[in-house]
Amino acid sequence: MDEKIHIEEKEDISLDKPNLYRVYLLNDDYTTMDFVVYILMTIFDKPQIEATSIMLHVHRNGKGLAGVYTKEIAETKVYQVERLARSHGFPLKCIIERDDR
Ligand code: TYC
Repeated sequence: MDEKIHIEEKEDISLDKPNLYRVYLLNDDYTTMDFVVYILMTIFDKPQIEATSIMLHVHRNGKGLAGVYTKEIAETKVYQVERLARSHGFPLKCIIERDDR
């Protein structure tokens, strides 16, 4: 039997690239440098050298890019960072910004 898959045009529209969101870490005076590196390695999958470089950038400039994700994943990263930080008694914060490319 000759089965052909019928794809309607409107389905093409839903295949558009999703909006992306940047997750930034913010500096503070209390979270340890080692803990921020640990967060970048475990939650943002960064190798140690890159994690250290991002942490130092945040320390010196106040804010630094940890990763770019779709909305739900970005929101989950923020939740995971802040939950892990609070459980260790650190005030570490991160924010999400829409990536307009
Ligand atoms: N400023 C912190 C310190 O001197 C280190 C730090 C870096 C904290 C990055 C937060 O997102 C951060 N211990």
